[in-house]
Amino acid sequence: MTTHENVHAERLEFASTLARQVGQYALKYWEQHGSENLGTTSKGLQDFVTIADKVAEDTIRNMLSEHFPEDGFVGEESGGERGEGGYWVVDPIDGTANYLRGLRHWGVSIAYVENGKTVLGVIHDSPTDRIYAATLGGGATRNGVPIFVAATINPHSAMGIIGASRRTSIDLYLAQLRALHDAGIEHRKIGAATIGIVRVAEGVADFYYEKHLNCWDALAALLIASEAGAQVVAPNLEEFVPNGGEVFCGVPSLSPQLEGLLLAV
Ligand code: LIP
Repeated sequence: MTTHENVHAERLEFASTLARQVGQYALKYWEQHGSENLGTTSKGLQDFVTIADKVAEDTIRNMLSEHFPEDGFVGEESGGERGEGGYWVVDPIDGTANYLRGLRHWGVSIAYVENGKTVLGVIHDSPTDRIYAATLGGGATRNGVPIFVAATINPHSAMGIIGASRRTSIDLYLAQLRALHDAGIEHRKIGAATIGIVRVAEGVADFYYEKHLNCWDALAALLIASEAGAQVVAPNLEEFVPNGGEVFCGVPSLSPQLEGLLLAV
Protein backbone atom coordinates (compact mmCIF):
# COMPACT_ATOMS: atom_id res chain seq x y z
CA MET A 1 0.00 0.00 0.00
CA THR A 2 1.20 3.52 -0.74
CA THR A 3 1.35 6.06 2.07
CA HIS A 4 -1.74 7.70 0.59
CA GLU A 5 -3.63 4.41 0.64
CA ASN A 6 -2.47 3.84 4.22
CA VAL A 7 -3.81 7.26 5.21
CA HIS A 8 -7.18 6.42 3.67
CA ALA A 9 -7.28 2.87 5.05
CA GLU A 10 -6.65 4.14 8.58
CA ARG A 11 -9.33 6.82 8.27
CA LEU A 12 -11.80 4.41 6.65
CA GLU A 13 -11.46 1.91 9.47
CA PHE A 14 -11.75 4.58 12.14
CA ALA A 15 -14.75 6.25 10.47
CA SER A 16 -16.53 2.90 10.04
CA THR A 17 -16.17 2.03 13.72
CA LEU A 18 -17.21 5.56 14.74
CA ALA A 19 -20.27 5.62 12.44
CA ARG A 20 -21.51 2.32 13.87
CA GLN A 21 -20.94 3.47 17.49
CA VAL A 22 -22.82 6.73 16.90
CA GLY A 23 -25.62 5.04 14.95
CA GLN A 24 -26.14 2.51 17.74
CA TYR A 25 -26.15 5.35 20.29
CA ALA A 26 -28.84 7.21 18.34
CA LEU A 27 -30.96 4.06 18.02
CA LYS A 28 -30.71 3.38 21.76
CA TYR A 29 -31.47 7.03 22.56
CA TRP A 30 -34.71 6.78 20.57
CA GLU A 31 -35.64 3.50 22.22
CA GLN A 32 -35.04 5.00 25.69
CA HIS A 33 -36.82 8.32 25.11
CA GLY A 34 -39.40 7.76 22.37
CA SER A 35 -40.34 10.25 19.70
CA GLU A 36 -41.84 12.78 22.15
CA ASN A 37 -38.74 13.22 24.33
CA LEU A 38 -35.85 13.74 21.91
CA GLY A 39 -35.50 17.49 22.61
CA THR A 40 -36.65 18.13 19.04
CA THR A 41 -36.40 21.72 17.80
CA SER A 42 -37.26 23.20 14.42
CA LYS A 43 -34.65 24.73 12.07
CA GLY A 44 -37.38 25.71 9.62
CA LEU A 45 -40.58 24.32 8.05
CA GLN A 46 -40.37 20.49 8.25
CA ASP A 47 -36.66 20.75 9.21
CA PHE A 48 -35.80 19.33 12.65
CA VAL A 49 -32.87 18.60 14.94
CA THR A 50 -32.87 16.41 18.07
CA ILE A 51 -30.54 16.10 21.03
CA ALA A 52 -29.33 12.87 19.42
CA ASP A 53 -28.24 14.75 16.27
CA LYS A 54 -26.25 17.22 18.37
CA VAL A 55 -24.64 14.62 20.65
CA ALA A 56 -23.85 12.40 17.67
CA GLU A 57 -22.13 15.22 15.78
CA ASP A 58 -20.20 16.39 18.85
CA THR A 59 -18.99 12.83 19.41
CA ILE A 60 -17.88 12.42 15.78
CA ARG A 61 -16.18 15.82 15.72
CA ASN A 62 -14.33 15.23 19.01
CA MET A 63 -13.18 11.71 18.11
CA LEU A 64 -11.96 12.76 14.66
CA SER A 65 -10.20 15.80 16.11
CA GLU A 66 -8.47 13.63 18.71
CA HIS A 67 -7.24 11.05 16.18
CA PHE A 68 -6.64 13.28 13.16
CA PRO A 69 -5.95 16.76 14.62
CA GLU A 70 -4.63 18.06 11.29
CA ASP A 71 -7.95 17.43 9.51
CA GLY A 72 -10.72 20.01 8.97
CA PHE A 73 -14.38 19.32 9.80
CA VAL A 74 -17.75 20.39 8.32
CA GLY A 75 -20.90 19.17 10.08
CA GLU A 76 -24.60 19.73 9.46
CA GLU A 77 -25.36 20.93 12.97
CA SER A 78 -22.17 22.72 14.03
CA GLY A 79 -20.62 23.89 10.74
CA GLY A 80 -16.85 24.05 10.88
CA GLU A 81 -13.77 24.82 8.82
CA ARG A 82 -12.33 22.90 5.87
CA GLY A 83 -8.77 23.93 6.75
CA GLU A 84 -5.78 23.62 4.45
CA GLY A 85 -5.56 19.84 4.06
CA GLY A 86 -8.12 17.06 4.11
CA TYR A 87 -11.44 17.56 5.88
CA TRP A 88 -14.41 15.53 7.10
CA VAL A 89 -18.02 16.18 6.02
CA VAL A 90 -20.53 14.73 8.48
CA ASP A 91 -24.28 14.30 8.77
CA PRO A 92 -24.73 12.77 12.22
CA ILE A 93 -28.28 11.60 11.48
CA ASP A 94 -29.40 11.87 7.87
CA GLY A 95 -33.18 11.48 7.76
CA THR A 96 -33.80 13.23 11.07
CA ALA A 97 -37.52 13.67 10.34
CA ASN A 98 -37.77 9.88 9.96
CA TYR A 99 -35.57 9.19 12.99
CA LEU A 100 -37.60 11.30 15.40
CA ARG A 101 -40.84 9.59 14.37
CA GLY A 102 -39.42 6.07 14.44
CA LEU A 103 -39.47 5.51 10.66
CA ARG A 104 -36.63 3.24 9.53
CA HIS A 105 -34.92 5.30 6.77
CA TRP A 106 -32.06 7.17 8.49
CA GLY A 107 -28.34 6.79 9.10
CA VAL A 108 -24.94 8.28 9.93
CA SER A 109 -22.89 9.72 7.06
CA ILE A 110 -19.13 10.44 7.25
CA ALA A 111 -17.08 11.53 4.20
CA TYR A 112 -13.44 12.57 3.89
CA VAL A 113 -12.39 15.09 1.23
CA GLU A 114 -8.81 15.59 0.05
CA ASN A 115 -7.41 17.65 -2.83
CA GLY A 116 -10.92 18.59 -4.00
CA LYS A 117 -12.23 14.99 -4.15
CA THR A 118 -14.25 12.77 -1.83
CA VAL A 119 -11.73 9.98 -1.17
CA LEU A 120 -13.65 7.93 1.38
CA GLY A 121 -17.25 7.56 2.49
CA VAL A 122 -18.91 5.60 5.28
CA ILE A 123 -22.60 5.24 6.05
CA HIS A 124 -24.16 3.39 8.96
CA ASP A 125 -27.72 2.37 8.05
CA SER A 126 -28.50 2.28 11.72
CA PRO A 127 -31.86 0.45 11.89
CA THR A 128 -30.29 -2.45 9.95
CA ASP A 129 -26.78 -2.07 11.45
CA ARG A 130 -25.20 -2.15 7.98
CA ILE A 131 -21.97 -0.30 7.16
CA TYR A 132 -21.67 0.93 3.57
CA ALA A 133 -18.18 2.09 2.66
CA ALA A 134 -15.98 3.10 -0.27
CA THR A 135 -12.62 4.63 -1.07
CA LEU A 136 -11.93 6.44 -4.34
CA GLY A 137 -10.94 3.76 -6.84
CA GLY A 138 -11.31 1.02 -4.22
CA GLY A 139 -14.87 -0.19 -4.85
CA ALA A 140 -17.93 -0.15 -2.58
CA THR A 141 -18.96 -2.60 0.13
CA ARG A 142 -21.83 -3.44 2.48
CA ASN A 143 -20.53 -4.99 5.69
CA GLY A 144 -17.29 -5.71 3.83
CA VAL A 145 -18.91 -7.47 0.84
CA PRO A 146 -18.65 -5.77 -2.61
CA ILE A 147 -21.87 -4.18 -3.92
CA PHE A 148 -22.89 -3.18 -7.42
CA VAL A 149 -25.72 -1.24 -9.07
CA ALA A 150 -28.66 -3.05 -10.69
CA ALA A 151 -28.61 -4.23 -14.30
CA THR A 152 -32.05 -2.77 -15.14
CA ILE A 153 -32.38 -1.85 -18.83
CA ASN A 154 -36.17 -1.59 -19.35
CA PRO A 155 -37.58 1.72 -18.05
CA HIS A 156 -40.96 0.02 -17.64
CA SER A 157 -39.48 -2.10 -14.86
CA ALA A 158 -37.36 0.71 -13.38
CA MET A 159 -37.90 2.06 -9.85
CA GLY A 160 -36.06 4.94 -8.29
CA ILE A 161 -36.10 7.17 -5.21
CA ILE A 162 -36.88 10.88 -5.35
CA GLY A 163 -36.12 13.37 -2.59
CA ALA A 164 -37.80 16.74 -2.23
CA SER A 165 -37.80 19.40 0.46
CA ARG A 166 -39.16 22.85 1.21
CA ARG A 167 -35.91 24.25 -0.21
CA THR A 168 -37.13 23.67 -3.77
CA SER A 169 -40.20 24.19 -6.00
CA ILE A 170 -43.20 21.90 -5.57
CA ASP A 171 -44.17 22.63 -9.19
CA LEU A 172 -40.80 21.33 -10.41
CA TYR A 173 -41.20 18.22 -8.24
CA LEU A 174 -44.68 17.51 -9.61
CA ALA A 175 -43.48 18.04 -13.20
CA GLN A 176 -40.69 15.52 -12.59
CA LEU A 177 -43.12 12.98 -11.14
CA ARG A 178 -45.34 13.44 -14.19
CA ALA A 179 -42.34 12.90 -16.50
CA LEU A 180 -41.42 9.67 -14.73
CA HIS A 181 -45.03 8.50 -14.71
CA ASP A 182 -45.45 9.16 -18.44
CA ALA A 183 -42.22 7.22 -19.11
CA GLY A 184 -43.59 4.21 -17.24
CA ILE A 185 -41.03 4.60 -14.43
CA GLU A 186 -41.90 4.02 -10.76
CA HIS A 187 -40.56 6.05 -7.82
CA ARG A 188 -40.54 6.16 -4.01
CA LYS A 189 -39.91 9.09 -1.62
CA ILE A 190 -38.19 8.08 1.64
CA GLY A 191 -36.92 11.33 3.23
CA ALA A 192 -33.25 10.36 3.60
CA ALA A 193 -30.85 10.99 0.72
CA THR A 194 -28.01 8.97 2.24
CA ILE A 195 -30.18 5.85 2.50
CA GLY A 196 -31.80 6.38 -0.90
CA ILE A 197 -28.43 6.69 -2.62
CA VAL A 198 -26.96 3.56 -1.05
CA ARG A 199 -30.10 1.71 -2.22
CA VAL A 200 -28.85 2.55 -5.73
CA ALA A 201 -25.31 1.39 -4.86
CA GLU A 202 -26.56 -2.02 -3.72
CA GLY A 203 -28.88 -2.54 -6.68
CA VAL A 204 -32.19 -2.13 -4.82
CA ALA A 205 -33.19 1.11 -6.62
CA ASP A 206 -32.23 2.20 -10.14
CA PHE A 207 -31.75 5.90 -9.43
CA TYR A 208 -31.83 8.66 -6.81
CA TYR A 209 -32.66 12.30 -7.59
CA GLU A 210 -33.06 15.43 -5.48
CA LYS A 211 -33.11 19.06 -6.66
CA HIS A 212 -31.17 20.35 -3.65
CA LEU A 213 -29.06 18.46 -1.13
CA ASN A 214 -26.45 19.73 1.28
CA CYS A 215 -22.96 18.24 0.98
CA TRP A 216 -23.32 16.34 4.27
CA ASP A 217 -26.48 14.61 2.96
CA ALA A 218 -24.74 13.16 -0.07
CA LEU A 219 -20.93 13.13 -0.33
CA ALA A 220 -20.31 9.77 1.32
CA ALA A 221 -23.25 8.07 -0.40
CA LEU A 222 -22.37 9.43 -3.86
CA LEU A 223 -18.83 8.04 -3.60
CA ILE A 224 -20.25 4.66 -2.56
CA ALA A 225 -22.73 4.72 -5.46
CA SER A 226 -20.04 5.78 -7.96
CA GLU A 227 -17.70 3.03 -6.77
CA ALA A 228 -20.58 0.54 -7.14
CA GLY A 229 -20.93 1.52 -10.82
CA ALA A 230 -23.52 4.31 -10.75
CA GLN A 231 -23.50 7.31 -13.04
CA VAL A 232 -23.33 10.39 -10.75
CA VAL A 233 -24.26 14.02 -11.49
CA ALA A 234 -23.49 16.54 -8.70
CA PRO A 235 -21.88 19.99 -8.33
CA ASN A 236 -18.09 20.19 -7.95
CA LEU A 237 -17.01 20.42 -4.31
CA GLU A 238 -16.09 24.11 -4.50
CA GLU A 239 -19.82 24.74 -5.04
CA PHE A 240 -21.31 21.71 -3.28
CA VAL A 241 -19.65 22.16 0.11
CA PRO A 242 -20.73 25.79 0.73
CA ASN A 243 -24.05 25.79 -1.15
CA GLY A 244 -25.27 22.26 -1.84
CA GLY A 245 -26.94 21.50 -5.16
CA GLU A 246 -28.76 19.13 -7.51
CA VAL A 247 -27.93 15.45 -7.25
CA PHE A 248 -28.59 12.45 -9.51
CA CYS A 249 -27.18 8.95 -9.50
CA GLY A 250 -28.41 6.00 -11.53
CA VAL A 251 -27.70 2.77 -13.34
CA PRO A 252 -25.66 3.64 -16.47
CA SER A 253 -28.07 1.90 -18.85
CA LEU A 254 -30.97 4.21 -17.92
CA SER A 255 -29.08 7.36 -16.96
CA PRO A 256 -29.28 9.17 -20.33
CA GLN A 257 -33.09 8.86 -20.32
CA LEU A 258 -33.41 9.58 -16.59
CA GLU A 259 -31.16 12.65 -16.76
CA GLY A 260 -33.27 13.90 -19.66
CA LEU A 261 -36.46 13.43 -17.63
CA LEU A 262 -35.20 14.86 -14.33
CA LEU A 263 -32.33 17.28 -14.88
CA ALA A 264 -33.82 19.07 -17.86
CA VAL A 265 -37.22 19.87 -16.35
C1 LIP B 1 -32.50 15.39 4.76
C2 LIP B 1 -32.18 14.66 3.47
C3 LIP B 1 -33.42 14.57 2.59
C4 LIP B 1 -33.91 15.97 2.26
C5 LIP B 1 -34.25 16.71 3.56
C6 LIP B 1 -33.03 16.77 4.50
P1 LIP B 1 -31.38 15.65 7.17
O1 LIP B 1 -31.32 15.46 5.55
O2 LIP B 1 -31.73 13.36 3.76
O3 LIP B 1 -33.14 13.88 1.39
O4 LIP B 1 -35.05 15.89 1.44
O5 LIP B 1 -34.62 18.02 3.24
O6 LIP B 1 -32.03 17.55 3.91
O7 LIP B 1 -31.77 17.09 7.37
O8 LIP B 1 -32.39 14.72 7.71
O9 LIP B 1 -29.98 15.36 7.63
